[in-house]
Amino acid sequence: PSATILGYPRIGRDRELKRALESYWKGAIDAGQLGQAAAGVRAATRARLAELGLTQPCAIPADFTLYDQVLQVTATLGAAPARFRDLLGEDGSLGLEGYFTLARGQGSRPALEMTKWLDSNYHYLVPEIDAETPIDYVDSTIADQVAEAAAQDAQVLRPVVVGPVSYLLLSKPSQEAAEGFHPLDRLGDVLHAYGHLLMDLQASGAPWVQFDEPALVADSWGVEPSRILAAVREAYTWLGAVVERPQILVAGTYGALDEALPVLGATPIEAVALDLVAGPVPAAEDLAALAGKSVVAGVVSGRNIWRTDLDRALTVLEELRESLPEGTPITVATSTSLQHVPHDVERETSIDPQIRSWLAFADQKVGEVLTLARGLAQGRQAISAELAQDAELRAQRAAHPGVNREQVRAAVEAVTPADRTRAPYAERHRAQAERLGLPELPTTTIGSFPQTAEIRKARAAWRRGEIDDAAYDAAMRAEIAEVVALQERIGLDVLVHGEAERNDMVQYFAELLDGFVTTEHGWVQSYGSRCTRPSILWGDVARPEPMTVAWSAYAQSLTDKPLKGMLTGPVTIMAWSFVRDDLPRAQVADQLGLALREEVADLEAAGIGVIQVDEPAIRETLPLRAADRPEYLEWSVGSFRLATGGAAPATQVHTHLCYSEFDVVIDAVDHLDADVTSIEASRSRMDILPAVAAHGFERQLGPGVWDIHSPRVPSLAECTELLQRAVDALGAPTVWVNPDCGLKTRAYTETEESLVNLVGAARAVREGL
Ligand code: THG
Ligand code: ZN
Repeated sequence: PSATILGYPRIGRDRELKRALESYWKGAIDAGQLGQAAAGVRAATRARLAELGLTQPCAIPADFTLYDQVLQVTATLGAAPARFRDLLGEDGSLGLEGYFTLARGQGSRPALEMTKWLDSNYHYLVPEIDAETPIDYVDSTIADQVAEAAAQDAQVLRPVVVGPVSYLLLSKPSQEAAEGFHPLDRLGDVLHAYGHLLMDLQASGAPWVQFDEPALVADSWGVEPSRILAAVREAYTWLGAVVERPQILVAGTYGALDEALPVLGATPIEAVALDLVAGPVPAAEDLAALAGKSVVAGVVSGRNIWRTDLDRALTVLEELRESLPEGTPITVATSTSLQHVPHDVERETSIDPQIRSWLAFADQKVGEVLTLARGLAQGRQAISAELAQDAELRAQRAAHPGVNREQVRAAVEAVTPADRTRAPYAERHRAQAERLGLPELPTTTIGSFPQTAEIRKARAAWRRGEIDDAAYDAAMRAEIAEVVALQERIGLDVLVHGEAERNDMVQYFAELLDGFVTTEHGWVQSYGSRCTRPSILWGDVARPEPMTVAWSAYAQSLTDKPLKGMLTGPVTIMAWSFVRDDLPRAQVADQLGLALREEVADLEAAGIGVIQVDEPAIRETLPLRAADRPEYLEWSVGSFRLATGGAAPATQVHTHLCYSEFDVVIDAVDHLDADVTSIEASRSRMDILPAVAAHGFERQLGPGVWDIHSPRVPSLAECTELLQRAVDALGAPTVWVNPDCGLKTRAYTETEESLVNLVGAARAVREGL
């Protein structure tokens, strides 16, 4: 086709799939009804995309999966880890129940680990591979989608599958794997299975298949780059040699293929997709390797929600055409799947129409791809109206007063290194010890307490206007009073107010800061059935008034113990929002840093002596290529230091990180210069500690002693053992005692019991000191 998209949101315009999945898991609907709901989402997607103009054969991707695209391959291969192997049927397949059991765990069998998909906000399920893992073609779900579309609508779809090399690079060795085993050792078996998949796709009537190979654009998979390139060569030479197969498109999404491009060029595949948003147009010498193939040009971002700059995208397409071997067919496309963006901006009737006119969600991006394909084929004059309209909207956007606020720009301009520098740690440590008078091994929580049904009900009623501000305020204050009393009863040392007033920790701040809009229907899949609604950061950021001070000050008024103020850091606010594309991210980060700095100052003025600035996402947005990381760490760490750099020596600054892999960013975290850092550690049984000790971490650390991701209550003995390990590794003077993460998703029953054990563990270990 001349235009296509690499993938489309799967959750449904009204999150139909989410609802169906959760009903099925609750037992409210059966497998047949779930199947019908899923088929309904697929049919609606096909109809919508055809209506939007993707009418050429193979223009519509078949990328549906009930939970996750990587799990879909695991299911296709029957690659169940040993602990789930009894779930495999006689034909070696997992079936529906087995598929969900791998995703969600069961009893004492933990689910597959969830981790971030490249540098996006989507989480996939990590396959666990060893020499014995069954790998075969055992499940035809992918091919069935193609047959379904042919039968129901006579549509010819292009199936989308995570490619064999990325599948194995995104895997980890299973617990049973021998020392030195790497999942790539199983490439031969995976290729054999993919060969059967190709034949089945051919039989089901697919003229093309898309293999996504995003792992090829990232560094550091713990494998030599040369081994990865050899795997690419082997995989696509082998798959290309399959006789009865669809044509193969290999998609290098989320970055530049670099050395992998000529390697792919030398294999007998038919097409390569380039991400020309995340990477540049490759040099003509490199593109020469694509002679005889066709190229899918990703010029419409699958990652953000901004209208495409049509003029610039067309220029990129023309440059690509010039650089490619004469006559190479070009298909205009999105840079990645559209799974990272919401469905349709037209539904966002509450967003200021002018701001809305700058936005493009998935459905609008389909239109852009089609427009650009027309422009490339017929010349600029064929789309002159669209180009003119886009230029007009772009000019309006640039001229909007909220986009460029002199005061904000000047404040960022005036930032000096001193603004990012607190007093020396030794001085802070002394001043804080004197002010706070905490015991050794102080206990605290990460910030949020369980969000009860009553809290949610009160917020929903307030948003609908059914209760007024005063009534909402009273409900939240009552909740805060209970949370404070509970913490005093349990005997925690540093208390929190519990964040009853917050739903999403980013959206809360986005709603109170200038420069953001939030959406009503802008749901994006985070993992499985879970979604978030990223806020849209469109303008210069400013803080019209204090955001958290009243809640924190009220909580502090109820207790003599120190109360910890709770803020979300600049990097995390950006990572979990759609960020403007017209200003360098470093500057946006500093604008947020300054707004948060004002909040820190107001909290201090209200008598709050401990302030936590959460940065759970600092690892998430680490660039995929190692060469890009130093610059990112410079500005991300710098913005946190700007937010906290104004705090007095006697104010204790905390930060919190989750999603493990702390070792990868330990150096950057050290540079945050927080007095106390809490991290996730209990799931990994504190195995992060040797790396921390080796690095030398001068300031205080709270490695979580309670895994809050499951409703299980950790015993006193368990908490004590974990804490003792931390004390042995780091020394008592630097250790804090806390759970792994916030308690928002927990219930009060297990929360109270677990915190009692956590405080008991601190007392027990203190006694032994
Ligand atoms: N906030 C935002 N982004 C995030 C997280 C967050 N990205 C990373 C990480 N946390 C993702 N984790 C989750 C965990 C739970 C849910 C979503 C993402 C979740 N969502 C509800 C659902 O889908 O039912 C909807 C929540 C709502 O009503 O707002 O449970 O914390 N921005
Ligand atoms: Zn956390």
